[in-house]
Amino acid sequence: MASDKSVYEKIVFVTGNPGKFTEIQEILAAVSITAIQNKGDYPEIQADDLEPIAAASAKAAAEDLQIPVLVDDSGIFIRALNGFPGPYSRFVEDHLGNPRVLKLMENETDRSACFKTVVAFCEPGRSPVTFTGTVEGKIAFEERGNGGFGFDPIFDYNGKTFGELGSEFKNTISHRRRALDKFIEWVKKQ
Ligand code: ITT
Repeated sequence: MASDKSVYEKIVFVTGNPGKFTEIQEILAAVSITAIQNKGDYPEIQADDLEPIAAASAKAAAEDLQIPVLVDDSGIFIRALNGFPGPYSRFVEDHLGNPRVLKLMENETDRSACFKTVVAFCEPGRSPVTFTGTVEGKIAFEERGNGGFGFDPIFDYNGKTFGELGSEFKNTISHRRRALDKFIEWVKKQ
């Protein structure tokens, strides 16, 4: 891996999702890493898990841009729906939205769900490295709260949704925070 530590002081984060970027930027700023957004839209491979998707996206972006990059592939996995939407979360958010997800869950008593983030870092000419974080919660019965983005208003964490808790609290315990903590630990060892 790179011996030049400055590679990790400013990192280009490839995402078109402003909610994700804001969270990543805040989490990394706390450890003096500056995240710079690149909105490049790279085709995502299809897979049942987020790890290979994040790794392939990071590799494609690093080779295209010829700079080290970070990407984040995330999803919500609902137990009563056998893990759906998981890697298809973006499609579900765009085409169904939270109200239709709640409708699918209408008669389900097992409300358990987890959010998962895989952060992948890749330098041109090298293999990507991935870091995974999860957080357990429940699917609420209705949307609550205006904070966060995406599925946050329907993800209940100990009685309040991520939408109600807001990003400052979310960033202390979220799937994304947990994945980035692993990335930060790895950076310290480089
Ligand atoms: P990029 O690939 O450009 O980064 P995306 O929005 O397509 O952006 P993902 O595929 O990782 O990103 O996200 C899957 C879906 O899950 C998408 O609809 C997100 O809005 C949603 N999502 C991701 N992280 C979330 C979080 O922390 N809270 C709520 N929803 C989230």
